[in-house]
Amino acid sequence: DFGERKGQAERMLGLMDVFLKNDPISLQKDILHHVEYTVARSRFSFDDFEAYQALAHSVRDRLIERWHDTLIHFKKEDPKRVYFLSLEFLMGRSLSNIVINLGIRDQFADALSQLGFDFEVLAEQEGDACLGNGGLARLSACQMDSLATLDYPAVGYGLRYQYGLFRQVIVDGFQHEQPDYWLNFGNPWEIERIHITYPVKFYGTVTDEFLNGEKCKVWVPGEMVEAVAYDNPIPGYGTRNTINLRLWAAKPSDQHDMESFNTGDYVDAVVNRQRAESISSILYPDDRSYQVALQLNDTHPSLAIAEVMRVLLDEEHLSWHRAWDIICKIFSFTTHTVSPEGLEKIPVDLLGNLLPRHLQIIYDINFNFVEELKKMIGLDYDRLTRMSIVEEGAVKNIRMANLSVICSHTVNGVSRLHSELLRTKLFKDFYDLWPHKFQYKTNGVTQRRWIVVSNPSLCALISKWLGTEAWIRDIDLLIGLRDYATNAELHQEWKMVKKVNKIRLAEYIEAMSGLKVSLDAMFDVQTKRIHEYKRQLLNILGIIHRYDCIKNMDKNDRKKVVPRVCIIGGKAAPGYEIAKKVIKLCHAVAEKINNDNDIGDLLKLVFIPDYNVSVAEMVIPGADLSQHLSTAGHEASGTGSMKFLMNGCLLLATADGSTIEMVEEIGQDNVFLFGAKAHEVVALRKKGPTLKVPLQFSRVVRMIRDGHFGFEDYFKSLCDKIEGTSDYFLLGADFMSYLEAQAAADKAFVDEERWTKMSILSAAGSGRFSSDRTIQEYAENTWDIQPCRCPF
Ligand code: 73E
Repeated sequence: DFGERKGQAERMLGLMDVFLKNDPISLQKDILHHVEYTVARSRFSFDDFEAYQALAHSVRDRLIERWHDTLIHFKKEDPKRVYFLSLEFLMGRSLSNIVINLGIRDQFADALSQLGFDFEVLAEQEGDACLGNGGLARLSACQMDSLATLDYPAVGYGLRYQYGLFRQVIVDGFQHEQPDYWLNFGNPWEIERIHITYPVKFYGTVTDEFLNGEKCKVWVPGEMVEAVAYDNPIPGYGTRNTINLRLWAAKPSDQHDMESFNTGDYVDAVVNRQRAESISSILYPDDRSYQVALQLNDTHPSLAIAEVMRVLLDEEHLSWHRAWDIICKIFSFTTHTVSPEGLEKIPVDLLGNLLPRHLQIIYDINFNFVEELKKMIGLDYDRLTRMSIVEEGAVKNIRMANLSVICSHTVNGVSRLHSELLRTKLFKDFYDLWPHKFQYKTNGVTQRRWIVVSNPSLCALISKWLGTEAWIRDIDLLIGLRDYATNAELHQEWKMVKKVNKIRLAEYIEAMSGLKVSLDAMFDVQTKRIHEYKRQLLNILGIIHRYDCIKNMDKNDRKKVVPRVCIIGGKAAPGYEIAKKVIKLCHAVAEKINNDNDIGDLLKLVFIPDYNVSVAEMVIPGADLSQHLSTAGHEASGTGSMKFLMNGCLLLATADGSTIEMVEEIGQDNVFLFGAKAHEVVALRKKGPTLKVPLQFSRVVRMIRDGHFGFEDYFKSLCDKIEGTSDYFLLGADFMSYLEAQAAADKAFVDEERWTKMSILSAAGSGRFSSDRTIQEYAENTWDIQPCRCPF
């Protein structure tokens, strides 16, 4: 039986812990050592934050050992590596994730409790690393976890921003942005590599010079900064493998270096000598070529193409032909965008000024491409113009997406629907030319972070019922829960787990806003960046409609109302006025409803401020229902929904992005689907003024316009945006269908047995949405890399 086997395994591990110095006494010694010598506090007097710092350093020591072992192993085996380039990584907190992946969480928790500290309390001392905006950035973080866990030889590359994404503060219901000083309290998880620096050059001119009788381009830059490396080891789960996320910080390069760079004087010579010496200080008996794959996480890092080309041409002096051949073999590109307006462009003037050599190279790539294209398709000028990297017009632009598609061997979308839109719309011209380049990898999220770390009770329950913890590495096993979908005992325990998480969330809501919410109510959550296409406004209009209905009900009908706690959270981009108005509207509506004694527990609305990874870890496990309302065809994938699904939350969603694939996995009966399909959206928009909107919709919009929630002048532009022909995101068209889906959710919720079964089936069917699957597909079909497992 699982309990007995687990006990046996734990006793064995206890012996192992003593051997590895992971037993409580060794850990306590370590922590106290760091209190005294790293944090420099007396070991007889230190507070929670200092205890956290000492704890983090003790964990970090163990992490570094594994990381070194991995690096040595990779060096010895020399497998093909993937370099994952992304300008955003949303790591959140690290401590819990790291100790769980290292398999030493409980040991540390024991050691700390004997010292009088609670592990969870200390874990909350850590600030979030918010080096990204939303889905794309968190996806990169999940994928790093999977790359490490699946033993792939990978390195992540990104930027170490001094300030992360702004902190959202709400004042009188309005969003205010404050700087995120995430480094102010130190960051124990990074290792500064002061000796690993690269000059990054800007501006200046390109001249033709002769080298060994051959003409070559020389770029004389006007300015230079230094990039300093910061290494962030990322441990895998159930493996010794620990990979690196290398983030670069820009440091001003002092004038002296600059001159030596330009003139090649004495100091320059010494520095270069030293560098040369370090290369030759260790003998690496290896003459094989070092193979890599370079993955572009959207177009944001796509200047890397021109930079690699520049290094190959100007520094390695390869021929154009040879350099181009390499480029086409190493780069792969994933786009996360659905709309043509979302595709990144850089004005030619700007690029020419900032990076003159790179612009030249891009022009050369384009010239060759267009010549080839003419041979293939003839003089079809419309098509040639569309496919060119250079966009002609009043302002000339470089189309970074065209550059990325042309230079990559593979172009990936992030869900099946998204890739279809890429092939038929966004990149149709390119698809017609190179159908073989186009693939898709439906996104995924890591179950280590989104179940094991954030929902320990569910984690224990799943392991108990599956009789194994193996699902933490092998998510397909989750499907085994289906066998117990109607088991009364599991139902009891499943509901208990949800309750524990709802209590945690309710306590957070009360601490934050003073609002007491009923645990019997359905916790209905929509948390994601605020954007018109994500339609938080549809949710708010639905809430107003619900409020209005309850107000007009008699006592008897009110008894049938399913109580709801509606939770909305997310940041609006600082300059995105409409999105900021949505936040204010949410607060204005909440103010009215929550203070209406006539409504009581039947309806509450809460806005959770500063939604980030650690807030998500608490909100998601506590949700009964989660909403994903994007107008079909606008969300490339969506990854929040995957986290909710894994946590047994029911989805209320449109048929958009990866939701379509989720429905296939868990069955239509277990999701509340609504709204127009992607292929219907264009036709609906064309209907424009003739499109009928339901009376209910006009009524709720009128309530806002009439000042039911105050601020009617401020909300006017918001209302104008969704009425008549300007309702681009089709809130009016989808409204009835939305209300029907909500009614279906209410009906299911009162039938506890049915709801619990749906919840179990949601989690059981979430396996396909693990980033482990996504990464495996990338490794096999795009990067062509093999696992390289470090021996224990
Ligand atoms: O649908 C999401 C997707 O799940 C998409 O909007 C998002 O990427 C997620 C992961 O694939 C995304 N973010 C960005 N583009 N798409 C983006 C664009 C510019 C700056 C930062 C992020």
